[in-house]
Amino acid sequence: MRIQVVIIGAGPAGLTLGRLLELNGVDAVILEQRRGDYVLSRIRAGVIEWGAVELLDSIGAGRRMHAEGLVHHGIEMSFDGDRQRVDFTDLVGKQVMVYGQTEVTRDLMDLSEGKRIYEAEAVEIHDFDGSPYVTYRKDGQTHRIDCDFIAGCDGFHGVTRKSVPRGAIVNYERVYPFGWLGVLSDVPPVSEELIYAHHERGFALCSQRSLTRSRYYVQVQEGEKVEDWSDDRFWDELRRRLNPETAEAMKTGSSIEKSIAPLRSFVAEPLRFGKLFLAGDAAHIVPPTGAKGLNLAMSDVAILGAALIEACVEKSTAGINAYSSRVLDRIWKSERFSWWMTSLLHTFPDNTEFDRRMQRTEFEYIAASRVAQQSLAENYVGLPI
Ligand code: RFL
Ligand code: PHB
Repeated sequence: MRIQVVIIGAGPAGLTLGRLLELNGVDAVILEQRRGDYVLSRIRAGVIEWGAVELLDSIGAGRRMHAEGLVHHGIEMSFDGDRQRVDFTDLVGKQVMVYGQTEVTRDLMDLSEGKRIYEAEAVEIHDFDGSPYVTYRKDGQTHRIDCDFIAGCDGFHGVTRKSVPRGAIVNYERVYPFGWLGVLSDVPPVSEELIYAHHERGFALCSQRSLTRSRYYVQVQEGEKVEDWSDDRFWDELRRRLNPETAEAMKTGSSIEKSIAPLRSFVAEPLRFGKLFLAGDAAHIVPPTGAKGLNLAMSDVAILGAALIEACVEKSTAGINAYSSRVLDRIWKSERFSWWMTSLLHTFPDNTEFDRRMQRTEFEYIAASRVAQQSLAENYVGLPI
């Protein structure tokens, strides 16, 4: 088989890229190692920047999101129980959409007629500096696809980044000494807006998927196990980290999903190696505190899609030559914001009393300064693509 672009990974990055290429007459195939229902069972992001909303609209994937998603005009910050609202509409004139990554993925899967191969095992990338091809196994047989370009959209643990020779790539990384325990429950959200809470016992986040489904998180220590967290223990811990009125108003119920995610900041440079490109979590990881991971994946593929269309249709290499430096500029800014939100809101095991006072002062500065709030809002709603 010969095709113009092989995309590895059918997460939001791979599916969006596939759709962009399909709509512009570029022949592409997506290889995904898992089954489609497994991809849909992963509960992840919930906040979509307006730029990503517009990208999804432009490829015809926005209809259900506009019908069922919730437009949010701000967030609440809470610091040891003191509350501060950050009003995006007032501060920067923009909003975000609260709509689950699972739903975005489902909408993209339902929409596209593009070629997708699920349960593609042992994907390998070959000769990406010369005449690229990809091999994989399916139903016991090995297949080969020759192509012009390969897009690595296969997440942090994927195969594409690992296929690049060590000397050609630099990895920047910070691993945080804690994780997030997340619970999904069919109870009405405690608050209309998301609440990001700092507490000496650890960070907590009140998020939601709909008016009847909540998504809550608490910071947990490294090495903690989901099995040790009964629903009751989770609700008790969450309540303790919120201000008393919010804790009082919290509706609890049984969990329909419960998992622990580690927190990491990571950037690979560069993101182009001959005819191979990295995008989304394959290229970078942000801690979820800034709600940036899915959004960065979408902005990467918006730029990569345009570059590949230019290369395949107009036979111009300007876009692919500029890809790495263009996306890295925005990636580092999102990394900075996610690291800053994480540093402000979490409890770090080795923090001194001085560090704690700095966190408190940072919060008080935000509460007192419209300029500081504008900076937070500008980053949260998303920098221009
Ligand atoms: P994905 O979603 O990981 O998809 C990669 C796909 O590649 C497949 N794959 C392979 N396929 C073939 N061969 C191989 N060798 C392969 N190896 C892997 C995988 O099976 C998978 O289907 O990456 P993508 O598309 O780059 O999307 C990135 C986002 O999923 C991620 O950044 C976000 O979920 C991060 N994130 C959030 N982002 C936001 O923008 N807003 C949020 O509110 C937000 N909240 C979150 C989050 C991530 C979280 N976790 C669990 C890490 C909350 C949490 C708790
Ligand atoms: C979520 O709803 O899962 C969510 C929302 C905001 C974040 C992280 C996760 O910053």
